[in-house]
Amino acid sequence: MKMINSSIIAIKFLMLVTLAKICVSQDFDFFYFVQQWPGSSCDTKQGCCFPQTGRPASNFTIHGLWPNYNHGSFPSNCKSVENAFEESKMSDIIPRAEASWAALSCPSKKKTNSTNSDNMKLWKHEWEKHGTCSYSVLDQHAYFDFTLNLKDHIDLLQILLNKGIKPDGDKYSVEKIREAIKEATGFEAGIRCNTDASGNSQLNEIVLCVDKSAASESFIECPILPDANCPEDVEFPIFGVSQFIDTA
Ligand code: U2P
Repeated sequence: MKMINSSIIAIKFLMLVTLAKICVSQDFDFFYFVQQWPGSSCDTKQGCCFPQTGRPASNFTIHGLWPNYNHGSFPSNCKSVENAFEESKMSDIIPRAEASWAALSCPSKKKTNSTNSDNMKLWKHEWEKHGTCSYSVLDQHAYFDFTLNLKDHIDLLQILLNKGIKPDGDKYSVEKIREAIKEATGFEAGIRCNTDASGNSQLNEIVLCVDKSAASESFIECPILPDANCPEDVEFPIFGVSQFIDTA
């Protein structure tokens, strides 16, 4: 009886490992590298909160590196025993991630007494939802390291400033924003918009594509661009201290 029980346990374990491997090797076609303008996240009805580390710089911040399929959909939450998020694997990455991959969402009042956004929660979410689906190419440390390196390879704000496109609350042509990025990088970018508290469309995210091999920090032409949910002209909001709910 004891032997039967241990055989059953062994079979269950093998099935679990096989399932984990299937999840881990989930395939995808390319990555979206998504950067967001903090002034636009803060301008929404929900507003935004400082991370514990203080106000992020007035620059684009990383939203995520998202594995995607050529036809437009994307795999998500490919979690397994092998790729569970581990805070300890972030330790040498934290200073760079705090500077370029800051959380802005305010914490839920019901769940926490804190008024600060939570960077680690964002990184865990991005890893679990997206990173786990590219685990066959990038493990957790490599995923964050590679994404931060990508950010260092492109200065979106400077690219836009060079063309007179400034975060000053004025409206700018989406076509001009696209042209500026194409001229600087050679690639078509996806532009994602959101709406501010008064319903105005604003420049929220800029998306570039990266080869699935993640072999170099260079971009590729996107096989498919993310949904263009922007009107012809969009606001490029100021990113100011007054936008923060918490001023700790
Ligand atoms: O657009 C809302 C959220 O959906 C996820 N998303 C969207 C488009 C896409 O191509 N891939 C993708 O993952 C993002 O989810 P998040 O990472 O924020 O949880 C996006 O914010």
